Amino acid sequence: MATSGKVIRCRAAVAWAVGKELSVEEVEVAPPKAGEVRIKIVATGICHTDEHVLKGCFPNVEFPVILGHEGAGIVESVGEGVTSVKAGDKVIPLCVPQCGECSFCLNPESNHRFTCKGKQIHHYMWVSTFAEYTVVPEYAVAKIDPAAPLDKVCLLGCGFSTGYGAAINTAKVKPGSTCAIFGLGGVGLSVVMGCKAAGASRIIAVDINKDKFAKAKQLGATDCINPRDCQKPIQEVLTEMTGQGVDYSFEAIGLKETMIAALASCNMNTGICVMIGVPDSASEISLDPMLLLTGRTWKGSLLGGWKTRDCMPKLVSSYLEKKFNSDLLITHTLPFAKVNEGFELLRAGKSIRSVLLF
Ligand code: PAD
Ligand code: ZN
Repeated sequence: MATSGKVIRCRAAVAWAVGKELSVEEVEVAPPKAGEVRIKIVATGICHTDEHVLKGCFPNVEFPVILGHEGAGIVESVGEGVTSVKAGDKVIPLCVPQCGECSFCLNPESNHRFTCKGKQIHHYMWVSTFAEYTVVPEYAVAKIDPAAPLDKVCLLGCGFSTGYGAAINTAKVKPGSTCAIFGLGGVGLSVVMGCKAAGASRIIAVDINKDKFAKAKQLGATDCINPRDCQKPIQEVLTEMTGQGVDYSFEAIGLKETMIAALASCNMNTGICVMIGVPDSASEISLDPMLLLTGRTWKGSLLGGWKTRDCMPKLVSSYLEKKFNSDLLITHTLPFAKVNEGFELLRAGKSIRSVLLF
């Protein structure tokens, strides 16, 4: 490639400081070092986790930074020693690399390759997909089927895989069971799809925005409830509806109150509650220990519990085989320059997923 080994100048959405709009700037992207891959990002979704960071919920994320972690693209060039991908391969950058445990995986600072206006710009979750080109370590790249439409499978990079995997891998939803999902954004609706695929017979979708209910029903929800329309706390409503509480509950919002409500909504003996929503990093929860003492299980789920490098190509194959239809989550497709409009739609509850195209 003509650009191989050279600095690339391209567009990126830079978050200069907490609470500021993203600013589309020209940035310099340095070539990949040994063990790294430079990717031309073709499409990227906007996930609520990006919004959390922008609001300043995670003090450990350093600014200025290029956000975005739900992307898909094409390898532009590779650094020395990279063997698993080559220029021209279609890939999904992995915001939770496999293994996710070793010192490399735990150090997202290891790949600073962006500068803008003479300043170093931080990477985010290894991938920084709000940039036309990005550099990621080889262990954070999954090669996918060349037939995959990148403007669609980018959602597999976070939102879809997170929700679907929380149902299939983390909760291991059983056929005939009853599930409740709190929060019907891109993540929660993917949980609905996962519960349905696992054969759940009752899927209760909970959100304070009733505009989300039509899509939830389309994807498999059997009941939709707005807690604000209820006279009693939602956990009591769900317990009454189901007799003893649901078999599996999922929190896909990121609020303490709904985490506890979700826990209390699953049955006291064998219920499993999966926490997916990301809380502010300073959050602390206090709860009645009796909620757990009687036998409930409370679990967390990161990116759906997939072994990402092994599973991402398989998820893309399943998409191509139409085993699920994650396209139904895409409500808006916007040119990259409209990144802030995409965030506005998310904040206003008007989108499920907006996909930005470069
Ligand atoms: P989203 O903003 O698209 O959806 C959130 C939904 O929650 C919206 O439909 C809201 O109306 C609804 N909601 C808000 N408050 C309440 C409430 N009190 N009761 C009921 N419903 C409510 O976000 P998203 O789907 O992109 O992300 C959801 C969360 O999941 C968010 O916290 C994000 O950071 C987290 C996430 N976690 C992982 C992971 O690996 N664990 C991955 C991706 C996203
Ligand atoms: Zn995400």
